[in-house]
Amino acid sequence: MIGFRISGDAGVSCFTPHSKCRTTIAAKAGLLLVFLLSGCSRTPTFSGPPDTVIKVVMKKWAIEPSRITVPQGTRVELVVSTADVEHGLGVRGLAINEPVQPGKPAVIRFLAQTPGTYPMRCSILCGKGHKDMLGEIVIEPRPGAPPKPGT
Ligand SMILES: [Cu+2]
Repeated sequence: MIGFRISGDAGVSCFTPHSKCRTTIAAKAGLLLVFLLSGCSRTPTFSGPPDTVIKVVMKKWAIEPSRITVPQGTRVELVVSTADVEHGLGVRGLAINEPVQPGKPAVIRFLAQTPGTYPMRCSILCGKGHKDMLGEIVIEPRPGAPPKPGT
């Protein structure tokens, strides 16, 4: 028999696997799995000084520079500021999502680990041109590194 118990003021206890409880348990397990998986895709970071510091400016309606290229293995520090309202820098695939407030540049560090092209976008709805605030971070393969499988 499956035993499962949530103790507390609500007094919810469930030692018998009736269907309603199984559904709840499955939903909780699903949420936990999503949580764990999202935790696994954390930005690979580093300690010590960066190899390169790149200034990024977000403004209506652009991210400048719109293309950032770094070699694989680089310890990158982005110093992201906004020229007008609050924006956010989101980079899919690198698990980066940082708000950028006027007067308070965001410092984002990551290790350029896996070669590829990672789309950047503004992650805070900032006005009608918000969707045009796009760019990309390109991690170039280290010279002599074996090519990515499938290429
Ligand atoms: Cu925006």
